[in-house]
Amino acid sequence: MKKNLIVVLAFCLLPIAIFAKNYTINLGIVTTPHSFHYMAAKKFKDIVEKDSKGAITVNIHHSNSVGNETSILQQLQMNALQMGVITAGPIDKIVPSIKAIEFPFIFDSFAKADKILDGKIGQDILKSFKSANLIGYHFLENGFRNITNSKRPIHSASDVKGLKIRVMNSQLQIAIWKDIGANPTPMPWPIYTQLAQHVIDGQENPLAVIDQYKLYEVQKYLTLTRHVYSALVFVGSKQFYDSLPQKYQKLLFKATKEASVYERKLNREKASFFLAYLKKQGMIIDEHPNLASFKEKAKPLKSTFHGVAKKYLDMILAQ
Ligand code: EAX
Repeated sequence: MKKNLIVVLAFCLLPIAIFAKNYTINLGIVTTPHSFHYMAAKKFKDIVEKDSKGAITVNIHHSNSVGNETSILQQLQMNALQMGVITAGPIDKIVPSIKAIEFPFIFDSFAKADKILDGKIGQDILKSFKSANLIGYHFLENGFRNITNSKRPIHSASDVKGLKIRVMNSQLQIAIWKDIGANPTPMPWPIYTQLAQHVIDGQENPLAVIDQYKLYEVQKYLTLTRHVYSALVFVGSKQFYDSLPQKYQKLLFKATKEASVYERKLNREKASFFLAYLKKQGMIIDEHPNLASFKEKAKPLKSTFHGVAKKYLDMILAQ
């Protein structure tokens, strides 16, 4: 009798076991396991694998092992990759609305950035990823960008004149540094070698990235311009998302949110540590540059905004 019961149960459960589909998420980032990008991706992986009871596996491909950020975005559009943690800059080519949050000096505090990015404007910008065959899950944080260089101290915008500054592969970032008077050179990340070989004079990134990539070894001067709030985004393949049962679609939104909140907290807790550390590494740091001169130079950029980018920029400026 007991033997028959086991056979019947096996017969009942077998189809469920056979047909319970498993999923694999290949997630791409350009930074190393020391980076906050990676820590956020790992947090996401832990939540998804636990909450899906192993039905979803997340593989993290770090350090450019699946290409640079522009290439990762293209692979997500083809579902060759399923997720990525991508810097907002390179996204502006395919999701123009995101330019609004990268407008120079539009945010001067984390609180203001959170209010907009976690509010209706930010959520609408994330929804607009669908028109690029992508899913914008959640914003997380790279941080406020600052300029470094190997040539001379930078206090005012005029000090930047003619410097070869590496910028992200972003229309807006090229325009910003052209307006400020530099010679902007778009290059995918990382760029340590190009700095060491003086192919470029300088670059701009948050303190965390300057530290994690030891740029203090090849860049003598740091100026705290905080000229752009650099967001990161958990981006996904729309094709993959649409193939998931609703419970897993919800799980990906839940997990990206939790991982983003976790990452932002980490980034902010360590901000003061990075400044002290970069000083200790011998960087000459201008903590109070003439920001007005940079803001003045960046002003004309507003007239270059059109369509959705202008709509969201005006909405943020009105807040
Ligand atoms: O996200 O390309 C950049 O300067 C980014 O800030 C870098 O990939 C880290």
